[in-house]
Amino acid sequence: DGAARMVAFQQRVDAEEKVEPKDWMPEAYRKTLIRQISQHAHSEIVGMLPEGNWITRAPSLRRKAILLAKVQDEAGHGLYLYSAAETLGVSRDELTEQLLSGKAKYSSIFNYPTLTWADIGAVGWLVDGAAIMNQIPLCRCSYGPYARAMVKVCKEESFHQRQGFEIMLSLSRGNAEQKRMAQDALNRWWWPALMMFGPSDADSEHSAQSMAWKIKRFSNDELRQKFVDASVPQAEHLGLRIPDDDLQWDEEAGHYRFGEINWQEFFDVLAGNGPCNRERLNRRKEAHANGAWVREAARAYAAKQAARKAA
Ligand code: FAQ
Repeated sequence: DGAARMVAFQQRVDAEEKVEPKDWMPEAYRKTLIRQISQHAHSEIVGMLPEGNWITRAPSLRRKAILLAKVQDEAGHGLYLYSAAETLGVSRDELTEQLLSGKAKYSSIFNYPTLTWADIGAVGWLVDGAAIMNQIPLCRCSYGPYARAMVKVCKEESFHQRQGFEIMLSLSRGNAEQKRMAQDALNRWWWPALMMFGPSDADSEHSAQSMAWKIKRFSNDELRQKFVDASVPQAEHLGLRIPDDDLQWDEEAGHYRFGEINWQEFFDVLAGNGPCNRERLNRRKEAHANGAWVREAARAYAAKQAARKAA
């Protein structure tokens, strides 16, 4: 009976039918989605920190207003995603606990520092650019609530990517110092952006099953390649150099070939030893502790309302 259900489930997925919260689903499918969606949500929330760092120091009122709006968008993405995860029967408290205890991951990219204003350009251009490349196919994910959340998220991310590129364009057309800042930011963000797509296909433990369930539509390496192919002409347009001596156009394949990723660095960051891992988690812990009074007040209010109703 269990086997027949599994077969029927796979047939529905193969027929491109969306799986909805109240439908039967294999436990492993539910677990995979909770893992991926919650880690995605945590990434949006932790991802506010490196950019939030520059809100008070944006170079003009216009830049500040744009950056504020962008960081607020990321908070909204986190909230949609936590809600999508909750439809799978996990509570928000549990998810927060998993982040704060270090049990749940968040994207490696947010463990790097934003050292200059140009980093805000590079993050928008490359980090949001990589995020869209990964998320557009998630709009067709087999799990309905995740797929639908991704549609709006992708629209906002593509605006974010353009605002980042526009900062890079202004800097690269500016004076020598501004151009140097833009190049320096590209040098520091390029390789970590490529790592966002995850381990190589050979080392990706979850890919095969997630592709079969149509949670993932492309492999980590396929998306990474699409990102490189899209980004090289953009760097050329900016007049900046991608920091990779092995980067070259392969006419026959119709793709850019690129150098070896430093996987040791990637795994170190995942293990909690990147440049800002401790700082990022400490900031989240601090924010959670500072919000304790709000949760207590909400609980006290709910108890009072319940007591009044009972009376
Ligand atoms: N960082 O077997 P796979 C954003 C983990 S965009 C950290 O390949 P899977 C927007 C992976 O979780 C960033 N961990 O795993 C924004 C697994 O560990 P686990 C967020 C990583 O799931 C922009 C293990 O390695 N986007 O926030 C990373 O099939 C600007 C084995 O890997 C998403 O989360 C990594 N880079 O594929 C916000 C997109 N890569 O869970 C603010 C949704 C892998 O067993 C500012 N997620 N790991 O402990 C996905 O598409 C997938 O989960 C992948 C990984 C592709 C990330």
